[in-house]
Order: sequence, then structure tokens, then C-alpha cells
Amino acid sequence: MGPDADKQQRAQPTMPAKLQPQLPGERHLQPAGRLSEDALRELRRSSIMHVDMDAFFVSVELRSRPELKGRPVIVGYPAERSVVLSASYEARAFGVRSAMPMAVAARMCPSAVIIEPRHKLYYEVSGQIMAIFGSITDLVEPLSVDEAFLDVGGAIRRLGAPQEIGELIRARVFRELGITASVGIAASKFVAKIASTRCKPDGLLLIRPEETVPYLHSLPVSALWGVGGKTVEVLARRGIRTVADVAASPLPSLRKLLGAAGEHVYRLSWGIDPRPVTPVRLEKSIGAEETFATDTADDALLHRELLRLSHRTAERLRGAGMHARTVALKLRYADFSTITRSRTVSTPIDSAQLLYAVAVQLLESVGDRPMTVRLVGIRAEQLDVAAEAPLQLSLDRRDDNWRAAEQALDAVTRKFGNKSVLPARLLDPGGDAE
Ligand code: TTP
Ligand code: MG
Ligand code: MG
Repeated sequence: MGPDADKQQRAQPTMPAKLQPQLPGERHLQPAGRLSEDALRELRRSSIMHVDMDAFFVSVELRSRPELKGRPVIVGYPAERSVVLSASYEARAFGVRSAMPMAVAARMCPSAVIIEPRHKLYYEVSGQIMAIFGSITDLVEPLSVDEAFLDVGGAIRRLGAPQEIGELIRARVFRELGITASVGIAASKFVAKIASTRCKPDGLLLIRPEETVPYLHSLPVSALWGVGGKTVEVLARRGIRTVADVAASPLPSLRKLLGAAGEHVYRLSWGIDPRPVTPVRLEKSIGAEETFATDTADDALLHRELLRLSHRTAERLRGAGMHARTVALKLRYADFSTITRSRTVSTPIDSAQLLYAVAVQLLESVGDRPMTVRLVGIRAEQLDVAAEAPLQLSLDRRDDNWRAAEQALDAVTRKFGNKSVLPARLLDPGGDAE
């Protein structure tokens, strides 16, 4: 995000929570159980919440180094080819952004203190964050290591209006974990996500149903779900710069410009996004196995099968937004006796290549096999919610819908002769995404 975008963001209505007019019924919240059905229905219209930690990795580090508060701080490996994982808001004032090469960041902000990441610690804190969310409602959809959607509609009687629940979550995260979170509340997921992004850091923004369309229309098109840098360019060439411009465009011309995604973008511009918060049950392990048509002793065949199973497992891991710290290999011999071997790795894995590499090592560790093999399997264990792209591109780390929308849009925009094949907003999440 350039300095202009920064200004633009500041100019948006990010009214502090306490200044916002109260909702009908909010004044009579004690006890919440006494809310009239009408008041409850009104409050439930905006019950979707997006909660995201502010400068997550940095904030966790600052807990043990409070003397660095208020200073530019970057979490990332100091190595030549590494990228910024998280930057404090003080570092962002210098232009530093996530996914920027560390060398560039260091040049932009020479005074920044650079801290090497401690992923294990962040996953622990992530678990604690998700546990706080889980104590509010069962309807929690984790989106990455530091954020989730919650539908708090069912918690209003117990805990108060969504806005109060948002403040409760922020207060608990701060008190129990020592970091700040920002909360967006709206009638739909994508508006809630926009709201949390735009009230950062340490903010809460509620966008009421009746405010949604005017609010959206005041934003640049890049604020819409899945609209990345290339799409922004394609639209800008037709003079479509704001969400209001999209809303005013005839649907057929949007379809012509963006294909099927045109309709999606058009619906978003009118605040229409019916996708519900879908809780994710965290699986303990993910794996795949295959029984051979004929028992085999052939190493090459075993390797080929392991590669295929690695791809299947990695796909499912990424689909679930998880990565694994342990890889297990299973072999069943012709006599049905079964062995497993497992290895724990230092860097969490969600790629087929790495799964395969470990699986091959495990197969080698078995040594000479006493007889032919009937079945081979791979299992990814000790799963964690994946961080957003610590070492790989963040392409794999966004939630599926978001990613699918981006890929669809950017596939379309590639047709328009752009140099880069990668969606710009994923390479520079501080840029077009905001
Ligand atoms: P974000 O929530 O995108 O960023 P953030 O929490 O650092 O800052 P913000 O206040 O804007 O929310 O990502 C959460 C963590 O995920 C981040 O602290 C570090 C990690 N991450 C990466 O490792 N690589 C990336 O490219 C991004 C975007 C995040
Ligand atoms: Mg964050
Ligand atoms: Mg996040």
C-alpha cells in the first residue's frame, strides 16, 4: 500500500465503537435475556464478526520485549532472500509491508529492530486465540493463524449485542494474551472482513445493514473480496475505480470484462454475500493410502505411489488450512502385517514435495523388506492451523473461497496481457488488499 492508499484508509469512516449510535434495545441489555424478540432480531441482522490480531507475530514478540513497544519492529529471517512476515505499525509508517523482501524493508527503515520468527510460539498463541473464540460461540471459522470469522447471533442473549461481544473478545485477548485484536462486524463475511481491516490497529467497526451499501460504495474496488491488482487495472482502464462504479456498471459489461467473476463482483458491490460462517472441525491427522492391484516389491512403483499420495494429502492439508509437523508412512505386507514409521520435522509442511521427501526417507529407514507390499499410506500428523505463508507465497494460505475468487479473477485478467502471472495483492498483501 502506497502513501496515498494510507491516506485514503484514514479518511474512511472508522468511527470509534463508543461513538457509534446504540442499536435499538442495546440500552436495555441488562439482563440480556430480557431483550424483546424484535430487538433480538434487529441485533442478529449484524452478527457476523471477523477478528484479526494486529501485527500478530510482532505483537507476540513484544510481550517479552516491551521496551520495543512504539518502535519499528519487523519479524522475519534476516537472510538475503527472506521476506517480512510481520511489521509493527511503526515500521509500516516507513512503507514496510508483509511479504516485502527483508533487504528492501531494511533499506526503507534502517532503524527497525529485526526479530527472527518463533513459529512454535505463534501456533501456541493461535490455539489460545481460537479457544477464546470457541468460548463465545461454536460458529468459528478460522481463516489463518491470527484470524477467524464468528457468527455470534446465538450468543446475543447470553453476552449482549454483537458490538459488546466484539469488545469482550478484544478485552479478553488483550488481558489473557497481551496482544491487541481488531474486530469488524456486519451482516456478511466479506463486509465484516473489510471492516476489521479498515479499523486496524486496535479497533472495532460495526457496519449496520442499512449502512452497508453506502459504506461499500465509498471504497476503492480493491476493497472487494478477491479483487487483486490485475483486476483493478482491467477495471480502471474502463474507468471503474470505486465500488460505486462497479455497482453502476451494467452487469453484461462486467461479465464481458471479468467473465463469470463479473457477476460475483457485482453482487458484492451491492453487499450481497450469503456465505455462512462455516465452522471447521480441526482434524487430528490427514492421510491417504492405496492398496496395489498386485502385491509389489518394486521400489520405483512404491516411490511413484508415495508421490501421488503426497499430492493428495498436501491438497487436503491446504484445503483445511493446516500443516503437519509429523509425517507417517504405513506399509502393509502381503501377509497383512503392518508397520508404520514416522518422523517429526522442524518446519511445518503442507507441500507434496516435502511430504514425499520425508516419506521416501521413511521408506529407506525400513531397510530390506521381508516380503512384497500390499498397501502403502502416508499420514500427516500433529496438525496446526497454517500461518499465512511464512516461507511460501501466501497463495496457498488464504481461505478457499477467497483464493478461488482471486484465482478466477486473476486468470481472467491475465488474458489482458499483463507481465506478471501472480496476483499482485498476494505478493504484497499490504497493497491492493486494503
Ligand atoms: P496478517 O493478519 O495478515 O498480518 P499481521 O497480523 O502481521 O498484521 P495486521 O495488523 O495487518 O493484521 O497475518 C498474520 C500473521 O501471519 C503475521 O503476523 C505473520 C504471518 N504472515 C506471514 O508469515 N506471511 C505473510 O505474507 C503474511 C501476510 C502474514
Ligand atoms: Mg493480523
Ligand atoms: Mg490475519
